[in-house]
Amino acid sequence: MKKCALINDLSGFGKCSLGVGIPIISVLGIEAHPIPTAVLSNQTGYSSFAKVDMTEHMPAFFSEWKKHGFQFDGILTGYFSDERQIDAVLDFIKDENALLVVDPVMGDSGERYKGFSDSLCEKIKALALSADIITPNETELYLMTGEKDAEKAAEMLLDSGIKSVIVTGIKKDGLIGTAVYEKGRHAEYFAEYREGSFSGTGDMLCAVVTGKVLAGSDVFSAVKTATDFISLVIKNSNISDRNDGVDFERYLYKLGAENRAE
Ligand code: PXL
Repeated sequence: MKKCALINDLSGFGKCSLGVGIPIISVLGIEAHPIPTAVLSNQTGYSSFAKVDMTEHMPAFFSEWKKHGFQFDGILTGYFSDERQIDAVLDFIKDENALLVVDPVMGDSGERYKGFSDSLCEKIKALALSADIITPNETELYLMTGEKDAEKAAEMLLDSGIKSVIVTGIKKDGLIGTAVYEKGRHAEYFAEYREGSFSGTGDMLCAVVTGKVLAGSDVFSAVKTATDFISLVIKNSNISDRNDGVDFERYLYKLGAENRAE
C-alpha cells in the first residue's frame, strides 16, 4: 500500500488536523503515518486550551523513521507552532522522493493567526516553496506573495516551481469555492455557501486532495471530489459551535466507495 506521512497537530476536541487527516487518508486506501507537531486538549479557537509542544521530539521521531527505512509516497504538512519543526521537516524530506503537499497554515480573513511571527511565516513559506501542491486560503496566498490578485499570486508561485496551487475559501455570488492553478490550466469548483467558517474543513480539503492524488487522480478531479465532499458535510452538520468541527464521519463511506478495493 502507498504510505503518507501526516505532519500536523492532534487536537482532542474541535475536529481538525490529524483528527480528520488520518481517517480521510485511510478511507482513501492510503496508509496514514502521523507525526504530531503538538498535542492539544482542543484546538486553539476555543477560549482556552492545554498544549504539549512536540518540537523537541520531532527530530528523534524522524531519525527513527529513517533508521527503520520507512519510505513514503506522500507527505502532507499542516499546523506548525515553531520554526524548528519546519527545520526538522526540511531535513527529513531532503532524501525522500515523495509527493509533498503543504497547507501553509498562517492565517485567515485577512489576518495572521495568533502566535504566527514573521520568522515562522517565512519558514512556512520556504517549506511551501519546495512543495508539489499547496493549499493556501486567500489570506495565506497574500502572505506568501504580497500580491493581492489571486491569479498573479498563483502565477508567481508556479514560477517558483510549485506544480499546483489550490486556493481555498473563495466566496463568490453566495457560493464558496476552490481555485486550482497549474501552468497552462486553471479551474474553479464552487458549492453552496453556509454562513460561517467551520473548524477543520481546510484540513479535510488537503487530506482528500492528497489521498486522491496518491490513489491516482489528477489534481483537478481530486479538488472537485474534495469540494463536493466538504459541501455535503457542511450542509448536513448539526453545528452549535464552529470550533467543534463538522460531521464528516457520516460521509467517509462516500470517499471510500470511490476507492474501494475489489
Ligand atoms: O484547522 C483547524 C485547526 C487546526 N489545528 C489547530 C487549530 C485549528 C483551528 O483553530 O487551532 C491547533
